[in-house]
Amino acid sequence: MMGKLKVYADRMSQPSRAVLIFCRFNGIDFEEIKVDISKRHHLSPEFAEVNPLQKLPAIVHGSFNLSESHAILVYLASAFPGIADHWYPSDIFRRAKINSVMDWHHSNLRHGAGPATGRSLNPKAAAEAEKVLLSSLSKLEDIWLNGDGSFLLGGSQPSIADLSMVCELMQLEVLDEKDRSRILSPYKKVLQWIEDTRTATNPHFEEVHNILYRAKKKFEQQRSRVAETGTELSNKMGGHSKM
Ligand SMILES: N[C@@H](CCC(=O)N[C@@H](CS)C(=O)NCC(=O)O)C(=O)O
Repeated sequence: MMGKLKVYADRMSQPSRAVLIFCRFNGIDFEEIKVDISKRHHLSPEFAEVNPLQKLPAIVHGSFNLSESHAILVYLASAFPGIADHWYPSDIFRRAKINSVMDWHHSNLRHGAGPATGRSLNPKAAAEAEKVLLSSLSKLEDIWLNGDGSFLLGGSQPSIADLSMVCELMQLEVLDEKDRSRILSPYKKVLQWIEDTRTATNPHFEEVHNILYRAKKKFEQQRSRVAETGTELSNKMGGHSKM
């Protein structure tokens, strides 16, 4: 008996959302433990016991603990019975390709999408991140989404790589709508893939992303206040650039 799975997560964090959606969609019995990055709860000594790297997400399953969302998704897809094969296929060649695209994600798309949302904090870093983001979006469009199916690597159903990367791109929701559309609209396959992943994993996808939609509204209001008064935008997201 492993005991009930515990998932330490902040729903404002894109890799946390991927793990939560995966668990909910697959009917895994788990407890969500909220760790609020904006309140610096991830830096508490209690959480350091769970994940000494002090990053989210992290899991505890019995006496086993694990960090890094991709490793967590691989573990969950392998450790829990009855998870459909398309999430992390048993075919070693497909599995290797999924690992390959997830490794690519961490040094490319993630590098661009998170920091690109930190405009008001550091415009120069955001501009640099946007370059990485645009180049990653082209690669997604031309290479990873170039197969017959609706998902990465020609899949007809989503894998853990789809979930991880779509959750990453969802972070762009917090941008000004003009910026979001300027960045994403040239990439038609990417836009369709976000929709397909959302549809394939709903209602969990929308429920877990609700917090982001609320943050989007708050930022829109802040931006219009700034436009009216000319005052600086105070970035209360706390973890914006840490996401
Ligand atoms: N490569 C890690 C990234 C983890 C990560 O950077 N998490 C962010 C939230 S999205 C975090 O915990 N930030 C807090 C900090 O860096 O202080 C994963 O995929 O799990």
